[in-house]
Amino acid sequence: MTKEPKDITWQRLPPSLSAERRGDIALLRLSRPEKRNALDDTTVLGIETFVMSLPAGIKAIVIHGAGEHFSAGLDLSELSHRGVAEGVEHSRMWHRVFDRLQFGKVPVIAVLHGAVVGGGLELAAACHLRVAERSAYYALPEGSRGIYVGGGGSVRLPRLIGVARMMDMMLTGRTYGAEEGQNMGLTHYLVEAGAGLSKGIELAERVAANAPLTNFAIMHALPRIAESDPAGGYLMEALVSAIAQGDEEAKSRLKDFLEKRAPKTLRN
Ligand code: 1HE
Repeated sequence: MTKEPKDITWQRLPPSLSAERRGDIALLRLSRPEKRNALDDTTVLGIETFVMSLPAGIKAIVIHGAGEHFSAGLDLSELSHRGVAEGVEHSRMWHRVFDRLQFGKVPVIAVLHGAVVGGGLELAAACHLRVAERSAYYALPEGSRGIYVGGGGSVRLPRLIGVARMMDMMLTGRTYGAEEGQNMGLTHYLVEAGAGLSKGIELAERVAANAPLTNFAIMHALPRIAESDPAGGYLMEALVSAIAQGDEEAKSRLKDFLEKRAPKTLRN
């Protein structure tokens, strides 16, 4: 696979982030290992810049972390001088950025290793697929720090692991290992140490090969349909399904299958 130069728009990213384009995949690396990829405002806003300035032709994103950990969560050093009103504003800023990631243009795959803690876990939860290396572990130490999740964790994490588990993690500081995270449905794939990024890229390439309109529907319609009342959900599904199949891309893909040019659905 050829390595292409960084896109010019990504040069505005802060030093705590680095981006790279590989064909139609964009890689975003949390690059602040000396602070365990703690998420300060500059980094969170940099994630927003990255997703809002994706160059044309990017079809999937892989987010990973430099060093021994994915992310130690919120940069706690920025917290001491924040009042209540600023705290609300700060949390709403994280919500906006993570929403732009989740409901952006293309699917995002998180590659997790080491600490995936607090806001780091909230970031991972906003992604569409999660790959864990065996070193990954998950915790919500907010309880012991005297704070509360603020990056959408109360909304996204219960949908992945349930309110009861999240309550335990927050009340007792319980940490889950990579295998437990995999078994409870927090992650989709579990791989050996050092194999996360290549797995993430492999998945991103598969995702990128889908019809863009189908990926859009999966990202934007599926989670909303799943949360709506069944009658509204069926109607929305019918509309999305009709829109997708009416697209030229669907017609040519179906023709390829019927004329035996398309790959079959095989077991992995
Ligand atoms: C940090 C942070 C941070 C490390 N903010 N500076 N998150 C937490 O409560 C997790 C806090 N961090 C840790 O528990 C540990 O750092 C780790 C288990 C992740 C890694 O341990 P270790 O031994 O590899 O590293 P370290 O020696 O603890 O940290 C290295 C440096 O990173 C050190 O700074 P230095 O200047 O002394 O070298 C640490 O202070 C710094 N560092 N983590 C700031 N989080 C939107 S709301 C979300 C709410 C939350 O995310 S709460 C959870 C916060």
